[in-house]
Amino acid sequence: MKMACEVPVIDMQDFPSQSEKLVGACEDWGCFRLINHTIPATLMSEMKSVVRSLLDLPLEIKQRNRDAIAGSGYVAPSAINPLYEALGLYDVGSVEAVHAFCTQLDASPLQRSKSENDRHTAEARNELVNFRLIFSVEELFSCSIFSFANNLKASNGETIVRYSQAVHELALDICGNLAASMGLKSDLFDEWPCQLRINKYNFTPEMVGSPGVQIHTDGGFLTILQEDENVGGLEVMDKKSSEFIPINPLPGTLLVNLGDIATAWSNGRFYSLQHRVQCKEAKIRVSIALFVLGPKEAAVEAPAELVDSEHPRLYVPITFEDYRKLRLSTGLRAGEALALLHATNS
Ligand SMILES: O=C(O)CCC(=O)C(=O)O
Repeated sequence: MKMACEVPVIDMQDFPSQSEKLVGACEDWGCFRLINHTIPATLMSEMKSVVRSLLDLPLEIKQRNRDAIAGSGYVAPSAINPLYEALGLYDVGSVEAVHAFCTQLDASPLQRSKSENDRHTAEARNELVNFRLIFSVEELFSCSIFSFANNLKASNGETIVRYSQAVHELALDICGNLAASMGLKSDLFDEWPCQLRINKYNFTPEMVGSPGVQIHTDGGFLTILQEDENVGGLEVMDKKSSEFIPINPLPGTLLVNLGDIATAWSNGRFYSLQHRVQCKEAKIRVSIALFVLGPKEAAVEAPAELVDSEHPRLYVPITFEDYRKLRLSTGLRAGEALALLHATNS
């Protein structure tokens, strides 16, 4: 049995001291475990419960989560990944996009302050007391279930809003630290759109040993993953040995990995991590991924500071959208599409 992998650990509260280690992790591993980050543990576990309830919604509601860009909405189980389904939120930095996502899934947060919320709860309680004089027990029960369900939906929405803000801010901080660690301006990535994806794996006994998600790299710049804290299965390719190594979840921490756009942007310095999810046990597995994609319209190209006579420009500039289409049309999802961008090919 292969040993679980010890990826570099980056302490988010220890910058700039961790700068060199961060760049080394991006070059040698294409991933790192993030500790002392800014997403509260309570919010992480609340979001996990919300994710479970969203993915348990009836199919016709999940299908309302349509693509904003190709592949950003609901992903149904397919022939290639029959155990996997996902919901997606493109542009997590946009308040409107987050609210639209909540509305699609019947989880709109109430637009109320805490004192208003408390007042509404007290009023609802009084109403129930008065109703008791008029309605039967069954009627009362269905009425309170109804308001309970509505409050639950609203509180799901509030969790989604808070989590989206927190993970987006964290993404900007990580990217800012990375840019500063390379001697570049820390706001370079501030306008790059980010996509949230919530994943569910319906692992069944007969699937143990088979893939839950096939080998792939992420197409964008960087991914922040909140793993399932109980069910493992994530495996990453070790750059040195080219072997897949299991990653054990570590509750409270996050796993960050780099994608193809990071390799292109860094002029080949950063390693785009090949990874997959294996079914290890017959349980439901849930994870949350935040993808920093690429610039909205501009082409991705290595900053001049990363190019010189010893490090000539390796890749032709390309927009994130064109690169995404290239991966789709060629079916090259495990980093091979980068070879098609080699400057020598043009
Ligand atoms: O669920 C996981 O642990 C990994 C998910 C993943 O590989 C992805 O969303 O690209």
